[in-house]
Amino acid sequence: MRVFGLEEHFVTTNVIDAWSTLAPEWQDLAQKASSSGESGRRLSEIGEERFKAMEEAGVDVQVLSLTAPGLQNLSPAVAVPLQVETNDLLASAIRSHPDRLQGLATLATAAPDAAALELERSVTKLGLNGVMLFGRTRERNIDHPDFWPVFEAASALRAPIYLHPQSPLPVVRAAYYDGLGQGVDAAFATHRIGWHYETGIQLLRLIASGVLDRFPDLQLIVGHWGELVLFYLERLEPLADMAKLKRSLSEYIRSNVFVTPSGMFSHNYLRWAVETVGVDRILFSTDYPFERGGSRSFLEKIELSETDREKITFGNWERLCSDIRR
Ligand code: GRE
Ligand code: ZN
Repeated sequence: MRVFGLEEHFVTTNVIDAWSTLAPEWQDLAQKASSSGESGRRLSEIGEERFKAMEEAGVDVQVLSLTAPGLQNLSPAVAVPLQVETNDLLASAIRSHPDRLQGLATLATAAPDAAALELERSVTKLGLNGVMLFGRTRERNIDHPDFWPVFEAASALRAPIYLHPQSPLPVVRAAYYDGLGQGVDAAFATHRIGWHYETGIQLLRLIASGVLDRFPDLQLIVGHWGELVLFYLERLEPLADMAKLKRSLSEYIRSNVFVTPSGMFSHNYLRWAVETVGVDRILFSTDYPFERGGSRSFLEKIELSETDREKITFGNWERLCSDIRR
């Protein structure tokens, strides 16, 4: 059994420095965990410590991506050179360890035309296997027409887009997540639900806005078992008619979306994903280094046939990558 992890992060000093120059309202809540403590240290290392952790987790290949929120809230002047530098660095790490590492590009979405060109370079010249996007770019939601050049490029390349959380806007945090006390507020706005509403909404916006009708070949990968959307698929279905979409909501989910655990190693969630999207649409991920432990035993205890388990751990990813046009 070969195991690919699809949401496995890294960070660089230059990215952390760029984040720290932002006005406070654009400094993401995840920034602290990305730049300090054990997670900060692990993110900045691409070497033996990471490979040892992969072994413990039962992961053979990490598909690396920059940690949240990537370069999306940086100004074009800062983000455009940084996307090139970061993707070059990622490609160089992969060249040093081609049997252990693959990668997803990072993009300066505030400069959509430059981002689209960089996606093309990342896939065709650097050998990266798609891109990770973090929902909004400041106040602009992911479906904003400004970002269509990126979707056009991803669609032409058949390059998958991993849709990752970022923290809700400051105004949303103040309205919905603050006031429960120090320690609770930041968690509530991020991995203890805020991220998942935020990202589920970005996914639904991509569908309801018609972006998937315009670019029907796009393949999205969504972490945390589909960012709540799978659990409410039946409830949400009427949106498709209201938005005058070409297909039903469940058809978009079943033909344009893959889901991964992001370190949420729950067999209940896995069973639900198998029931709603099917084994052909499930990939594996650990969200290194944020969720550690439980990966290996989760994989060992998957109650599916060996064939189905192999689809999840590598077959579906290899199929997706084989469609990429270099
Ligand atoms: C995550 O991906 O889960 C994450 C980040 C950055 C900080 C904390 C965190 O990307 O959990
Ligand atoms: Zn993550």
